[in-house]
Amino acid sequence: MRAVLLGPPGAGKGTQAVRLSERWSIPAISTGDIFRANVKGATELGRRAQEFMNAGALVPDEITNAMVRDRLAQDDTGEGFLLDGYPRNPDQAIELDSMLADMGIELDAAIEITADMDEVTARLLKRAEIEGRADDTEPVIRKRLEVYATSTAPLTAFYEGRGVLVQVDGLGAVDEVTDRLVAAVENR
Ligand code: B4P
Repeated sequence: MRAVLLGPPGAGKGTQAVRLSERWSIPAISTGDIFRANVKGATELGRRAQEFMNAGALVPDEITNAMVRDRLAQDDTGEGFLLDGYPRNPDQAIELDSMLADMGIELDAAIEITADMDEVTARLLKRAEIEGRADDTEPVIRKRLEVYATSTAPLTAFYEGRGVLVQVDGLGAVDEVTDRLVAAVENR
């Protein structure tokens, strides 16, 4: 299984990626998690990414694409991978195509978790109370949702055109959403 996981901030990508990666025995690769680990570790990559993340903006493509290319080259992706939060704009999607072509492989599925804006905003504000993530404040959440609408939402049509899009409703309990995702992808 070689798949990407799409959806607005707060739709449950990170939550479901962990479960799906266990189910399919493939690594879940979250660009957001890699950036956050680098910020925490005070690396050069983290220093460059932090200002964009804290503002709710996308980290520039040249930084993100290079990071994903390196990650996909690691040994554990041989049996597949689940990219969580990448690609996030059409240029990243085209770059991913080129990475996969260089590896001689193709994408099996682009899995989109859908959720309305009120629900995702409520989830992220709840997470802010629990985790205190710097980008979970109300103005930054608003900005992230705008960035999603203008930059990331066009990927739905992009992958639909490729015939690999699988859309799943992200509302409901976490287990229910997992069951829906597994059924939608495995029965397609
Ligand atoms: P991400 O880490 O991808 O953050 P996210 O979009 O908010 O999703 P996340 O996975 O954390 O949340 P989830 O929906 O699972 O990106 C953060 C930042 O990194 C970006 O803004 C950007 O700056 C940068 N970045 C990342 N990738 C990039 C790229 N490709 N290019 C450029 N920049 C990039 O969950 C949200 C909350 O909902 C959680 O608290 C969860 O517990 C809860 N939840 C999940 N499912 C639920 C359910 N069914 N019911 C109730 N609550 C639920």
